[in-house]
Amino acid sequence: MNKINIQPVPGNVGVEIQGVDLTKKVPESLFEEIREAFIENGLIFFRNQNLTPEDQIRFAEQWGKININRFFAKVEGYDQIAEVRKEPDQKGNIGGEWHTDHSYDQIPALGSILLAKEIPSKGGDTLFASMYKAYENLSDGMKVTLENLNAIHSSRHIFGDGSVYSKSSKGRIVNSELATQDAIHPVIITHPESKKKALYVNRAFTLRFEGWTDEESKPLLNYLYDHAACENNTTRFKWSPGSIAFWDNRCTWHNALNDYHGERRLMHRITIEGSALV
Ligand SMILES: O=C(O)CCC(=O)C(=O)O
Ligand SMILES: [Fe+2]
Repeated sequence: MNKINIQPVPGNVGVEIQGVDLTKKVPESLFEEIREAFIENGLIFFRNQNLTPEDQIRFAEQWGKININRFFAKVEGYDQIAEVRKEPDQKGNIGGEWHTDHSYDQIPALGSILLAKEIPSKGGDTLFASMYKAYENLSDGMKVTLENLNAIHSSRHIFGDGSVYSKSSKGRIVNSELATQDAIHPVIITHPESKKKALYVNRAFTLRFEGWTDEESKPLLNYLYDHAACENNTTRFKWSPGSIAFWDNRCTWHNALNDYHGERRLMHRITIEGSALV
């Protein structure tokens, strides 16, 4: 029987999965092993998977329904695939701040499968952090305080009219008029599948604690952001064409480093539908 090989990666979050060819439908027995690794770690990587859009869509559909992101430009001919692009003449990148995708939705996405198509000659790594570890490493007192809090998340200031993306990302980030809603989530969530607790606020999309002002919220949020992004809680992934990162939005953050001006970086992203968080 085929067995996949699961290797830890440097840092404290994520594993690399070897011994599977994603250009073909993954057999059920192997898929179950991959699924277990994904639920356990919240972040899995693959190397040298030169997937066509059809291959990536087929793999994504093994995980659930595809979510079509309303703000990202799409790969031509494939509405299911969002393009994460930076051209040599562009300064801003997409996702260049610690965040988890879609926390601005009341039902946030489960996760995203990001496939590297074109990578700069140097730079363009992505950092990931574990929100399980961020939670575990808080004091008991802080855990109790946070258990009773909800936080407000929004897409308005990131994707809405007048936002940095709407000004500087012409053609890459679209539909700013759809960035109108806020979402409320518990600050500590129980992961729907692993049942482990995770910290669920992030620097990009969280505005404040429910019932608190922005000013009151800021010091505690900043403390949590620094705590969660500390080095022993993160990994740095170096891409090459055909690399894949599949992250769980409920228990990880990511941050795309923007240190490759003058070169193109192009990624294909498919996002999977999630469920409401409690
Ligand atoms: O380009 C990357 O490494 C990640 C970009 C990002 O934040 C995303 O695709 O959600
Ligand atoms: Fe992202």
